[in-house]
Amino acid sequence: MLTRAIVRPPAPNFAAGLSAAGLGAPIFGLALEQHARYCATLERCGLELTVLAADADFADATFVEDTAIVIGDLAILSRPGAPTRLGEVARIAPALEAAFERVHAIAAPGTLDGGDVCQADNHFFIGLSERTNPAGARQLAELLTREGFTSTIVDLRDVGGFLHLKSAFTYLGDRRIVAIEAVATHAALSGFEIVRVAPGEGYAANLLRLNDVVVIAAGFPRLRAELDRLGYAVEPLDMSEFRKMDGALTCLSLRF
Ligand code: CIR
Repeated sequence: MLTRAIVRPPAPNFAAGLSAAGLGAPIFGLALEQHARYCATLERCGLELTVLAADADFADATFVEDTAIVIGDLAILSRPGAPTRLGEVARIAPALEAAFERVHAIAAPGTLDGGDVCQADNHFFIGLSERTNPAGARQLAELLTREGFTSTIVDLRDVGGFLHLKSAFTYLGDRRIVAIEAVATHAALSGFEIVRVAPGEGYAANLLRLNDVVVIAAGFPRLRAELDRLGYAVEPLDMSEFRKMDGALTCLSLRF
């Protein structure tokens, strides 16, 4: 059961963040509205929010998921692979130290973005990407072993077309993974039921299971229909302005 989340609204210079989407500049006012609706959805799903102040020193700081991995009473500070994002960790650390009994950290030369880490019950997938390197992935895997979890390091660097592992697949719960076509048959995912995202709906593979609700990006009718068919309570959210900055649903919060 998730009870809390940490979020940070975008700052006015949000459009200066990193992006390879090629979808144009985000409209700041609309991004703020979408963020507010995102927060309201988390609250409706039973999560109490810690809302951090917007941070114009780091244009990507709204994507708080990349700065930490949170599990039970433990927060692991990440070490983002993009140099412009490294400083975000020190900015969020006080909030994590306040909320978690134990705080560990990924150390140099390791790099790791939280977006590359996907928890599926007691198992974690750790993606190697342009942001997460083998040293960072190994540090996290060792930490997880010590905590009693299993993990698989998944090298998706040759698949391409997405930023983080969780842009390619996310855990729906109930032993089901929602995955884009390019990774649907990956050996690492065997043992899970795969819900394939239709061609053209790849962005929707990043979804958010919040207790009894599945939050998906709005505008992806085929995935929506499949989740309805499977019996989930689905809430769509318009993510257009975050998508322009390569962000998706999971990126905007740390949930615990
Ligand atoms: C970045 O390139 O780092 C940001 N513009 C987007 C980060 C998205 N985060 C995520 O998928 N967890």
